Amino acid sequence: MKYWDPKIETMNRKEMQALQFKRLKKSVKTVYRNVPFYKRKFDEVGVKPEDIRSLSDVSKLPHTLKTDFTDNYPFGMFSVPMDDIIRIHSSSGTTGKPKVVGYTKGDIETWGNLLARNFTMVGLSRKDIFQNSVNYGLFTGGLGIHNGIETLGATAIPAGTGNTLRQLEMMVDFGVTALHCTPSYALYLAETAVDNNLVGKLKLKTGCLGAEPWSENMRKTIEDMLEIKAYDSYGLSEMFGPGIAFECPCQDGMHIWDDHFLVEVLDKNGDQVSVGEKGELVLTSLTKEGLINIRYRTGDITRLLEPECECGRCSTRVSRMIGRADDMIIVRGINVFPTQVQDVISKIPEVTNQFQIVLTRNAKNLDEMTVQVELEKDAFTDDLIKLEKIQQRVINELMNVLSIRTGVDLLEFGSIERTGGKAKRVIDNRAPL
Ligand code: ADP
Ligand code: K
Ligand code: ZN
Repeated sequence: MKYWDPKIETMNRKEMQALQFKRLKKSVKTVYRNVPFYKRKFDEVGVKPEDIRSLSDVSKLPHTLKTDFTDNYPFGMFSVPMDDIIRIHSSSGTTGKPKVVGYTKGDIETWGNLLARNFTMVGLSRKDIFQNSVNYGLFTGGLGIHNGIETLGATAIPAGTGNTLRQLEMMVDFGVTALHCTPSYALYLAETAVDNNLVGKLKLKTGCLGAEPWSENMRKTIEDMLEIKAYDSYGLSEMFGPGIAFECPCQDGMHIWDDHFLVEVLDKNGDQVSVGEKGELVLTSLTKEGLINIRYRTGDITRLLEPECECGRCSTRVSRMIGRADDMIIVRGINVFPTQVQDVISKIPEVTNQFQIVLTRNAKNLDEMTVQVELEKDAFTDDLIKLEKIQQRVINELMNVLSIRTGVDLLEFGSIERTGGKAKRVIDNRAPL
């Protein structure tokens, strides 16, 4: 089976827009009636639900921000009474206070189907044995993905994180064919599998990797080491969790399902970018019940792509996430995304894909940026001249891409902590000016 929802996945633009409009009106009406926060915001700009007379009228509506979640912590953004909320999750808190989200029975079902649609898109079915190697607490990637696997009808293995060798043994013993985890953890699993000669014993064919930014080169490394296909999976707690945008077998950008989300990619002035351009992903939920989001600014930076895809699906498409606006660091006035550093080092064979950026301020109050990278095991040597050469190469290539001079520390293989969660890439030790 190629499609989970053939009718929706290949629906023509006009029909889809009619469906979106119907759902948008309903969502807007509901938040205006049920959520005091939205009523206040709409009233402030003088817009009423009746003013939404076409899909493009969405631009009349105010944006919702991450801070609106913290200001209305914990349940103030919910659009139904607590009686109807059957589950709570929260964001990982990578940036700031966690955002609390709630789901109705219908939401859990919708989310499960959304994930099953994405899993089907990458060729998974009820025949697969699917290991979920992320934390099963409040993080949406645990129970969320689990529900998706069960909705698809594949066999779910709730492995959680930690004990990596044991996880690999389980994968061998159970004949695991599909894996969900963060790309950084997939890389660690791959390293451990290679070290223990387990790759040949694995039946793994598909990795659904997400929850943090990763690069094309990192994908190639993971695919080569584990002999699998690895697909980018994007999501955020505020919009259900994982499954919001997902790669198809073309591995060239992600599909976002228009029947569930109204997608905008906005430039700095708040205008929709044209195809190929970069902007912030802004989403309006169309089918959510417990927590409806109107023009939510995700903070994630992406590029808008042509909707036509070789796989035959007609949804809106975006590129992999370039980074998040609040991940961007400013070093001596220059904007740096950790993903740029990842891109650079992943092309240098002597160092691993693991890295950390350490920011300090020197005696003259200028920013200093040091990138700590790890030597690959087989690149290790006592020859200082060889090491210096590697170091210089990393410095030069970072300089080419970032346009600033960075320090580079070469660390021994394994020095940078591998976690099952999101990797911590930036350590900012700069004292406030
Ligand atoms: P937090 O913002 O606290 O990390 P979540 O756990 O809800 O909260 O994570 C959602 C965020 O994770 C997204 O907004 C995005 O920045 C990042 N993210 C998720 N999936 C991907 C992906 N495939 N590529 C890049 N970033 C991702
Ligand atoms: K309840
Ligand atoms: Zn496609």
